[in-house]
Parts: sequence; structure tokens; C-alpha cells
Amino acid sequence: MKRVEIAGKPPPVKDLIAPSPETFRSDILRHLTFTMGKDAAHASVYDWRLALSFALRDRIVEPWFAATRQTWDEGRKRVYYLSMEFLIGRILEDAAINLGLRDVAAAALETLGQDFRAIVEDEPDAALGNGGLGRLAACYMESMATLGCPGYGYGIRYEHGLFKQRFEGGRQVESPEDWLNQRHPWEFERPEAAYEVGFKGEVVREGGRAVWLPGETVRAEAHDTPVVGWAGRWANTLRLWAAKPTTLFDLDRFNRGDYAAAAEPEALARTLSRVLYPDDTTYAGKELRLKQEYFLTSAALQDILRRHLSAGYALEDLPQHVAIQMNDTHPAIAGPELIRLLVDQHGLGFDAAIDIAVACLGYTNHTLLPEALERWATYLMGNVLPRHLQIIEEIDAWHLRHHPTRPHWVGIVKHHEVRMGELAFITAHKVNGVSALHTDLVRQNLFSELEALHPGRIVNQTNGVTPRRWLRMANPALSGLITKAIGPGWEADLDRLKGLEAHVDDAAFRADFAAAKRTNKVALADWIARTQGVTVCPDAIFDVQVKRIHEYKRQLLNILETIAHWHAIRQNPQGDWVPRVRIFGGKAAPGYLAAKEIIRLINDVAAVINNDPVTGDLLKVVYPANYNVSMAERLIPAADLSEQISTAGKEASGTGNMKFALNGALTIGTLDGANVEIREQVGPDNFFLFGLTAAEVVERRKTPDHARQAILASQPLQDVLQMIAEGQFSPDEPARYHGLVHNMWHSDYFLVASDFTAYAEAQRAVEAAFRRPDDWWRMAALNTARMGFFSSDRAIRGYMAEIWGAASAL
Ligand code: 26V
Repeated sequence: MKRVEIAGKPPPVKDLIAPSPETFRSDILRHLTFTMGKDAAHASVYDWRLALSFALRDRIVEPWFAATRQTWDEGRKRVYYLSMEFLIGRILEDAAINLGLRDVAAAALETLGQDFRAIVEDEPDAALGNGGLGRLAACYMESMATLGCPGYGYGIRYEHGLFKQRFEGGRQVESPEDWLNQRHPWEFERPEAAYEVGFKGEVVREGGRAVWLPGETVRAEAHDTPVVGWAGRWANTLRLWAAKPTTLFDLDRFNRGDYAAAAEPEALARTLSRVLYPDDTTYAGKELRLKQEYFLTSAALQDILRRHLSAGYALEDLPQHVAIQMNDTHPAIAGPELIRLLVDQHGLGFDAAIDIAVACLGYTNHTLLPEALERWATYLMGNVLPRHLQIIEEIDAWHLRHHPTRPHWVGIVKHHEVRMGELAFITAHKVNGVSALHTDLVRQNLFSELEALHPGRIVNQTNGVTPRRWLRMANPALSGLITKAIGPGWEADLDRLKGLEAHVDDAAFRADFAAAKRTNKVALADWIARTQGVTVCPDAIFDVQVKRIHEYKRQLLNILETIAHWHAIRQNPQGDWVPRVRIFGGKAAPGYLAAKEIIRLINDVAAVINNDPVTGDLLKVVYPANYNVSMAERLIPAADLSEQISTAGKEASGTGNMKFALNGALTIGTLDGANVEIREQVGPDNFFLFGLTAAEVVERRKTPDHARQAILASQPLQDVLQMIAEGQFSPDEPARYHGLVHNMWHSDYFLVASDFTAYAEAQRAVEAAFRRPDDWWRMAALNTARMGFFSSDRAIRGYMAEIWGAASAL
């Protein structure tokens, strides 16, 4: 046995004992034989992957049990993170790295004639989320484990995660994702941990007490996935609920031969945890969505109360032992549900119950977009959750009693709708935004009246990302260089990256930094050639915009400027151009037609540009389908330029922006979301800023013909719109983009035209900088060196201190 020292903060409670490759090899073989029932001679990559996963999982169990035991023994406060989305991605390599077993595993497999990389890539992504909000939840789970913050994530075990995307004739086509059609080796089924969740029915009064008689019930069954932190010092649980019928099937109907009807209860229950809602752009008042939200929340709260009571604590002491975080308003029924459980089931008074709820609950807001703010018609709420609607009205009345000066337009129930933002705000002791700018806007715009009634309730917690996955795992080339330069342990103490600053004026270090980037670019170029059939030159600027497709994120601005650049090269093919590859990735919500049109335009433009012999290697456009976490892990480490170009005031934070800068890409971006703080941290000289500010955006919109004015002021933009309108990119259907072009001239709500010239100029500044490699690599290295602030460990420490009142157990 060899002792593995993994340095870093906090000091090790118990160092990992890493097995030798020989020991680990026999672990793998044991699982291959006895768990998979396979002979090594006939095992597939799937068999090897599962055997390896089980061998790794075995080694999580000990720290997992130890953490659970310690939490009970020490009577520690637990944090419960309630989220409708956990966008995890692959688990195997991340777990191996955190256990300090990645190299041991790779070596063991090599002796078995197996390739670690191929096995890693066989794992499907756990895609139980749409985008930023879900990925943030996954990073936060990993940081809570790393910091030894006792906690649980609660979510839904969707049978089908985010849809798969492919392109047909440039158009997005969706198909169901099916990650559970294979064995999922990381979870433990807990059939004994199950709760009934009710819907509909009626509320009757019995001796002055409300009794809810649900018309439908389902069972929520727990599936636990351990989440191990850095160096295996602590592990928490991600508990995902699967919906099961309370009665299996109707035997009478079955015996009468009516098989479909007999299976109805089962089918009905199963739909609850069947699919992830794929739209994070617009609120649609779907009953099934409300049911999913309540299903998650009720199961979680019943579980939390059961754990609390089984420790022998009083319900009045819940806030000392329990912090519950609502990831956006999706679980905002938690306030009413907790009050219901305390009042209806445990006999507390309403006032005592609401005080307990408020003291336990926190609410994170992730968007200001009015169309994404949840509100439920009271008739729907009253139908699906009749008791909760009563409690919501009581909460509203209670709030008004305590704040008689409350403006008449403020409140939870208005115009026959339940506003979930107001509900979450009023039932939480802290409400947080996700970047400094976003939090200011939440204070000034979204909740200004409630802020005045509850000064100090709104706080900021700028988002962060886990450096274990997003640097150490995704970018071994750069990670190795960092460790060589500043020593080990930065993974758990990211501020230590500052130590790289001392090296940025060293030409040899800059050359190594550039070489690490080149390694990643060559690997990406190979993958692009293999999977997309496009050849790209690794010496070009790799310019990447990956995120959900949304008008406010302005992929349109990017592709319009790409066309302008292409046109400029064609006017002067002998000019001294800097070669570029513009890489796009991202999915559109299935019903979001404007976003789908942008996807099609990008693909149409790519088809023309990539086949143009005049521009050749000077410009390529690549848009691989089905962007997901694993694709992000390929693209981000290979990026030179990170596109963060949203209309200012619209992107709450962004987290991709952090991953890119951490991996040594320079940002071209607006003063939006966390871009503001990234620019402050890395220094304004190391960031390509352009565009209107959030305040200027508001002003600009007041000019009625802002779009027309901006287009008329830019000949290149006029030319681009003309080319599109003439059908240069859709020769088979010249009118295809007439609507889009018309919208550019006459509406342009997201101010693409108004920011176009500034964006194009910033792109020229990027090229000028890229021509000076010494400057470029110095800037890139400074970005990595100064991104320590954006570790999700820093963010979680902030939540623990300012919202949860929780302490590290390490
Ligand atoms: C809203 C809805 C509305 C109901 C239907 C389903 C659904 C699903 C998700 C959402 C909210 C989307 C909000 C969101 O993802 N916000 C992103 O959160 C990131 C993490 O804080 C942040 O970095 C991004 O800027 C922000 O857009």
C-alpha cells in the first residue's frame, strides 16, 4: 500500500490510502466476473466500464459512511439543495480524480489491455438539466463535498434527460435521450426510503383543523448517488426521486382483459419522473410541471422532517439543524409544504410554522427575464394543490398584516395568479442573486418593493465552477503545467493560481502555456475532422460560443459578424488575415422558433463558408450537434477566445465564461452578469470589452428606430443583411430569412445592430493581439492566474457563512 499525499486546504482528516495498480486490477476483475458475469476474454467496453465504476464506487463508500456517521455524531447542521435540475455529465473520471485513483485505474486497465480514455468516453452524460442552472447545482454538490459541508442534493430521477439534438438540412431535430437504458452504476436504490405525495382532491375541516384528502397519490422512491469531494475526504448524497404508483395495477380490470386500463395507475405515476422539461426560456403553465415541482419538494421535505425527528430533535429547533436552498422558484412550493406539514400533520400553529419555514429557507434567483418567471393560475394551483393554495393565501395575508404599508400591487396572489418569485422571497430569510450586477438588478427592479420591506434580505453570491472537473480533469495539459509551476494542491485552493503571475514574464513558461493550449487545439481539430468532416488549422484563433441558443445570448451577433468578416476577406483575399475557426454549440428549446431559425442560419452560413476556396483556411465555421457537458470538456480547454456577448442586463451570471477564462481563453464580452467581475479580476487589459451597458440598453430602447439607425450607420452590417435577404446562404429558398432580416430592421429587441460595430472592432483588436504571441500568451496566462475567485468552493463558503449558517465538518 502506498500513501497518497494530496496537498491543499483544508488539512487532511484522513489521507486516502490508494491501492496499487495490482490491487485495483483485481478489484476490477472481481467486478467483471462477479458483478457483470463476464469473462475478460468476452467483455465489451461497457462491461469494463461498469466493472471499473463498481471498483471505484467501492472506494467511495467508506468516506461516505464516515461522513454520514460524523454528521449524526456531531449533531451537525445539514444543507439541503432542492433543484429540478442537476446537469452532471459523466461521473467516472471525476470520481476517479477526486479519489486520487485516476492514474492507478489507467495503469491497472493498461495491464488488462484496456484503454482508460475509451472506457471513460463510453459513459453517457447524466443530462438532468437544461443549462447553467443545472450545471451550477452539479458544481455546488461537488464543492459541498470538497469542503465537508454536510448536505444532500434533492432532485428528480428523470428517465429521459435533456433531448438529443441532431441537424437535418441545418435544422435542429430532437430525439429522446435514454441514459437509463443501460445500468447506472453510481446509484443505490433505496426502496425503503419512500414517501407518498398527493395531488388534487379536497380539503375538509375536522374539529377546526384542515384535512387534505388527495384525489391522487404517487410514491416517491429514493435513488442515492454518492458525491465525493477532492481527495476523498468527504462524500455527500445526491438523492433523486423516482415516481412509482401507490397501487401497482387494477387486477379486476386486468382479469376482465382490459390490460391497457389495468396499467393506468402505473402509467400515470411514471409520467411524473419521465422527462425533463426542455424549455428554460419561457414559462408555460403546464400542470405536469407543477406536479413535478411538488413531487420533488414534498418528498424532500418529508425526508428532511423524518431525519430531524429520528434524531430526537424538536420541530421548533428545525432551523438549527436544517438549511434548505431553493434553486430558483421551481421548488418554491417548499414554504407552503413545510408549513402544511408542520400545521396539519404536527399540530403547530401557523405563526410558529411560518417562522420556522422562513428561518430554514433560502432562495436563489437565476433570471430576470419576465417570460421565465414562474406564476401559476390560481385555478390550476387550487385544483392540483388545494390545501397549498389556502396556505399561500394565508402567507400573503400574514405578510400584509406584518407590512401594512405594502403597496397594493405587491403580493403573492395577484390577478388570479400565484407569483412564485414573491412566494419564494417572502418565505425565505435570504434571497440571492448570482453575480454582483444581477443582484443589483434584482434589488432595483425585480424585488424593489420587497427589498424595502425586508432590507438586507437580498444578498449576492457570485457563481463559481468546480476546478476539479473544469481544469484538472478537462485540461490535463494545463493542469500539469500549473502543478509544475506552483506545486500541487491548487485544485482545492484555487487562489493559489495567483502564483502563476510570477511566471508570466518568463518566455519559457509562456511557451509551455501556449504548448498546452496547442495540444488541446490539435486534439479538438482531430475530433472535428473525424466527427464533422471539416478540416481546421490548429494555428487559427479558436473562437467558441457554447451555451443554450437564446436571442438574448446573441449567437446572431456572432454569425452576422462572421459573415461580415468572410465578406471582407473575399474583397481582399491577399490581405494579411488572421485565420479563425468560429465554433458554435448549443440547443434551442423545442418550441423556441426564433432560436431554431438562428441555428439554421449558422448551419447554412457554415455550409457556404466552409466550401469557399477563396477564404479556405482563413475562416471556418463549425457547429457540432448535441452540445453537452462532455462536449464542453473538449471545447473549452481548446478555446483561444470565449464569446460572452449577451445584451447587457440579461445574463444573470454565466458560468461558461468562468470555465473559459480559467482555461486560458481571452473573453470578448459585454458588461453583463459575471463578465463584470471576471474583467475586474483578470484586469481590463486582459479582456476584450465592447457594447452598451445595462443602463445604456434601457436608454437605447427608448429610441424608436434604434435598429434602423444602427444598420444605416454600418455599411458592413447593411451588406450582411443584404446577402442574407438575397438568399446567398439559402439559394434553394432565397426568402428563408426574410423574417429574420425584417426583424433586424424593425425591432431588434436585443440590440444586435446597436452593438454590431463595437463588436466588430473588438474582434479586430482580438486579431491584433493574436499577432503578438508574447502579449497574447501573457494575457491568457494572467487570465488563468487570476480566476481563483470563481471556484465554486468560494461560492459555497459564501452560502455557508451568509445563508446557511453551516460549518465545515473537516
Ligand atoms: C426556467 C424555467 C421556467 C419553467 C420551465 C422550466 C424552466 C427551467 C429553467 C428555468 C430557469 C432558467 C434560468 C437559468 O438557467 N438561469 C441561468 O442560471 C445560471 C446559473 O446561475 C446563470 O449563470 C445564467 O446566467 C442564467 O441564465
